[in-house]
Amino acid sequence: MQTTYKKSGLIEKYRQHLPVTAATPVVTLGEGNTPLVQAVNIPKLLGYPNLELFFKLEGLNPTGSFKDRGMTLAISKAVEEGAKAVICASTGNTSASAAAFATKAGLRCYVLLPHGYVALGKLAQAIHYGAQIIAIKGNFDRALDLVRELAAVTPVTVVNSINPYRLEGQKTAAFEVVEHLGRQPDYLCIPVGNAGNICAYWRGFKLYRELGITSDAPRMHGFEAEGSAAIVRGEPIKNPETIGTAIRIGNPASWQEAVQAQQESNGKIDAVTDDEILAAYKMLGSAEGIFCEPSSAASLAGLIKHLKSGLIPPHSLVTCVLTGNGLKDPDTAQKVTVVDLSPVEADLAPLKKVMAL
Ligand code: AN7
Repeated sequence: MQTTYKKSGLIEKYRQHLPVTAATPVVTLGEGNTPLVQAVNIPKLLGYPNLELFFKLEGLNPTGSFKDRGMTLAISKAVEEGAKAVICASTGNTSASAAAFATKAGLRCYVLLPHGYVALGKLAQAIHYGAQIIAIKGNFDRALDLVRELAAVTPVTVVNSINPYRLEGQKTAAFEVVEHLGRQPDYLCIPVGNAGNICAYWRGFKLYRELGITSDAPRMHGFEAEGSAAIVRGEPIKNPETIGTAIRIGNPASWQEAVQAQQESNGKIDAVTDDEILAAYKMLGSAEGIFCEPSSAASLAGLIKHLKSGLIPPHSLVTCVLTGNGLKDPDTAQKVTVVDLSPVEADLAPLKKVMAL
């Protein structure tokens, strides 16, 4: 017997805004439709009680990051176009997402990772979904160069954000923000690594404005990590560094389009320090019950910086994109908050003593 059910995933939901046809084989893991959650404590904690602050929890996508939005489309189109294998360079999340969707589609998946700089959870995912993992003695930028060179001479489809379908899929996050709020936010704060996601959101917001769904579009405020802030400095960075390994990128692929998004939206691409990133990361956990990965907290760190400098007025409606799940990087979580985990005797009296009851 044939079962009918409501199809999940963002391609079904936003089909009319995406480059698909009835013939496109949809490869989905139920991505998209992530929560937009209002901050209740942080505005007061920061001394801006009139700030309306929302977090877009992209870590609740099926592989735990926003990459799934682009990957459902990139892999669906790869299947439609007859690909047999896909490849990506990755700081971790792209590889996890590519591996999952490729596996579902029956494609081979190769991932090139910067050796020693991929968070544990992301590596575990790529292994678990069955990708062929190659760790290189080089950083992400070198890995992406190699992927481009390989793709020119071998029949593999690149699923990094230089694949045009990636950003088209990712722009759906902007649609969701508008649908949740019932309007566009005044400001969108977002981490910037390879600079694809900021462009994708801008495309989405621009399209909704063009269609008359919103009256305006938000200002785009993107944040690189200070040790990897190529766009802010205006030149590629040879040896990028940051605690946010996801955005440890020194030569962003979508550089020009990101600068254009900044200009067109009257926004600002800026840098935040690792200390600012970690302070925001901890605040999200301790004040809002949100566990994102360190790179994601660059959006809140940047918002705080721009509130303090006056660039973002204190009564604004702001959405911070939290791009990846905190569970991806258990090492950093354990490092930044030191707790005593030595065991106590399993009896009531010692327990009461430890609990100060
Ligand atoms: C959690 O996975 O580049 O500016 O190879 O994983 O669109 O690159 C990840 C990027 C922000 C930056 N937050 O987004 C990769 C990769 C998280 C990320 C970014 C990434 P882009």
